[in-house]
Amino acid sequence: MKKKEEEFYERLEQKGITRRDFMKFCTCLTATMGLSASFVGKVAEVFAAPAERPPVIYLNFAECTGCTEALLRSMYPWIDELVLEILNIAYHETIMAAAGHQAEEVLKEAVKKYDGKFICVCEGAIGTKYDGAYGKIGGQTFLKMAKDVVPKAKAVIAMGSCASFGGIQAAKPNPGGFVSVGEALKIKTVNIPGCPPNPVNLVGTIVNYLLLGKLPALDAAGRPLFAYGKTIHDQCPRRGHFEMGEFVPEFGSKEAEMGWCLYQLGCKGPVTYNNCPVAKFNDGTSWPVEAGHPCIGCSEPDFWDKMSPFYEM
Ligand code: FSX
Ligand code: SF4
Ligand code: F3S
Repeated sequence: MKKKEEEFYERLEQKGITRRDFMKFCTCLTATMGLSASFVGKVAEVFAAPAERPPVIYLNFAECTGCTEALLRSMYPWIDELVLEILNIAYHETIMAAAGHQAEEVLKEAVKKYDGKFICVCEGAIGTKYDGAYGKIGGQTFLKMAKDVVPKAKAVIAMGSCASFGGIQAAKPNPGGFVSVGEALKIKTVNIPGCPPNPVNLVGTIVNYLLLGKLPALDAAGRPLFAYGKTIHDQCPRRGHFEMGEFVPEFGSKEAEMGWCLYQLGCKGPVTYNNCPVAKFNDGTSWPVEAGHPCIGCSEPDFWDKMSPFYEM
């Protein structure tokens, strides 16, 4: 084995991650990305011996930080360590040590140093009314920050439904005129929606880029097809009950205990594109429908307005 790889596995061991855990993760990621099992070794190599570590500037706009939380406490508790292995995170408010003026300096320097070369990951929506006055960090509006930084990126990834489609901020009556990052800047973004999104879909998008040299194929809403190509309903383990007309009439009922279909409780699985039933959350533990809650359509554009009331069909 090459020296770089050996060192990588040593670092993993020091962090308490066994090779078996890591290979299990790579197998799961490869499947999520829609690649055949023969790619598992190549996917592992992307982490173990990266040819390049693209610089990333990670910006937070109007949101709840649930997306970052999901990434840091993700499916595999050490996914953030792996992300740091393959990416050169030049700026990320939540995980960097710098604060205040020092942080602003770091951002300016990073944009200058990696002009035209960095991947910009954005979380949160951007207020557009009143010159963006509804959202500011350090006296600067999100709108100004976004205009200064985002157009200089090589690729822009919108992480979460807020950055992808506007999210809760853009829900009616939306006095601040919040819109997605793409709409605020009139650019195309790769969208990883979900409130929160599954971090494995962000990692899959980045690994796709590093492995195949291009961003993944997208649907009309800018979402990677490998993750958002099918509806929740089409992958749902309760689907058999739907076909048999076996529905849960209310929470806590015996039908709920038997794991019947949640359609009558308002499940939006039939009109929601995401891979939750397969990728699951928290180390593959569960996902909303498995836990007995109807899907509320959190990865669809304008789901707060279009999918509510959440508990009615
Ligand atoms: Fe939005 Fe993310 Fe929901 Fe929260 O950054 S998609 S409100 S989980 O935090 O943007
Ligand atoms: Fe479809 Fe929802 Fe029923 Fe699953 S629980 S089969 S997604 S309607
Ligand atoms: Fe969201 Fe539905 Fe998945 S609510 S997390 S898309 S099951």
